Amino acid sequence: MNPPRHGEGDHLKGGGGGPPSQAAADDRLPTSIASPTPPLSPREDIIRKIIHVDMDAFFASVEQRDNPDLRGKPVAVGGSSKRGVVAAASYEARAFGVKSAMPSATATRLCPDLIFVKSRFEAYRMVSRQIREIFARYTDLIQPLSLDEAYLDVTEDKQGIGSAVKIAKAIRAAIREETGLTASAGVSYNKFIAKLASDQNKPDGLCVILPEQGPEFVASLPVRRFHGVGPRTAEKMARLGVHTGADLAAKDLTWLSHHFGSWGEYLFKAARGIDDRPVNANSIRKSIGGETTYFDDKRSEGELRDAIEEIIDLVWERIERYKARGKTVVMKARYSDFRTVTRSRTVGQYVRNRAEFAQIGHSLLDQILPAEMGIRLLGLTLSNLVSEGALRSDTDMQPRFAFDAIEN
Ligand code: DCP
Ligand code: MG
Repeated sequence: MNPPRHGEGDHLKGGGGGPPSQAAADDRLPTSIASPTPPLSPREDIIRKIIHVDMDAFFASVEQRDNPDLRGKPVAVGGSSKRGVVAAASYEARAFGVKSAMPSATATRLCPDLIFVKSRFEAYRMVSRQIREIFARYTDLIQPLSLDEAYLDVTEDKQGIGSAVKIAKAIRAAIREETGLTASAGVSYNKFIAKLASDQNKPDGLCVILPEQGPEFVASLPVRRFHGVGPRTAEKMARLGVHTGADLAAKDLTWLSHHFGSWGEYLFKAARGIDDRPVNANSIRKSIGGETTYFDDKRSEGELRDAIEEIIDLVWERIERYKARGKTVVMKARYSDFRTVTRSRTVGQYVRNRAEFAQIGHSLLDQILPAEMGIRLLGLTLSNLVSEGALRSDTDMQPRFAFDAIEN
């Protein structure tokens, strides 16, 4: 059975990957490229340059950097106990199939020599500050997605370096020099493709997807690489004969909406390499949450109670990590037919501890019991957060695609 997929931001991991339109050697994401289609509005004749930077095996690499005994060895950050989960796995551990969100017991079975290390968030936050300071040298438009990844809009070219690819190279070099760690980067004309690209040549890789290569690059990828396509959805798509971006692009919007509900529009545009979401700099995070997509739908009360407990653990850990305080808890449930419902409750005082959060979580679950059909996804979010400077928007959890707007 595949492990459940936990989502905080977008994690586009794994997947084989078809032939990449790899242009790492190409030093030009040109300063201006003719729009591939006639401009629909005056804004559409300039193409954005977006870099997505993502540290390699982040927590595990920090541990290996700080403890030479761990270098070259399979390392997992996380608890080794029966209920523990792997947060990060070194690339040596990944060779055995160990990965993030996997139960520690499974990880040990796959890799008996796996070394478990406790997480040290202070150290990760410190590196996170260092890399953000490096990004800020090159652009003011930075959207962090988590401690170890961010989108940068470098269309303006603050330092006059000349190309987005050169900027990406300079950033990777500075990160290596100043933190002793490696980062991978994707350079492209929108966030969706830049993020796919940063994953393409991991670890310590660079991948450039030029505007004219975008649709072909997306077409070559297994659908599993698309944000939001987990094991279950990939399976459903396979049953419908859709395995790659090209298969998806062959379907029209009506067909996609029929099979995937409101999500059809996202898939329609993503399959064509379209994403006009701007890099959302300096946004204050308004909510913090997490969700899990299940390999097998959950329907009985017992299964759903266990499932919500796991999400309570997952999300409460994040709430503590970010020291977030909020009064509204939202539960999201997605049925097997992809219908999504939300239930929320607002309390008079900030949710103070796990027990309170858990009690609210269960009371929200009560509202949809007995479940009218199997549930494929459950999530909890704490919202109406009091703003703390360090918290950022998680609007990327809800990808919203529209036709490519191009701006300078
Ligand atoms: N993380 C976590 N739980 C998850 C996924 C990730 O605690 N389910 C943490 C540990 C990771 C860090 O977030 O080190 C960054 O997540 P990434 O998805 O970027 O994964 P890594 O940086 O570990 O590896 P990669 O090289 O694939 O980016
Ligand atoms: Mg990473």
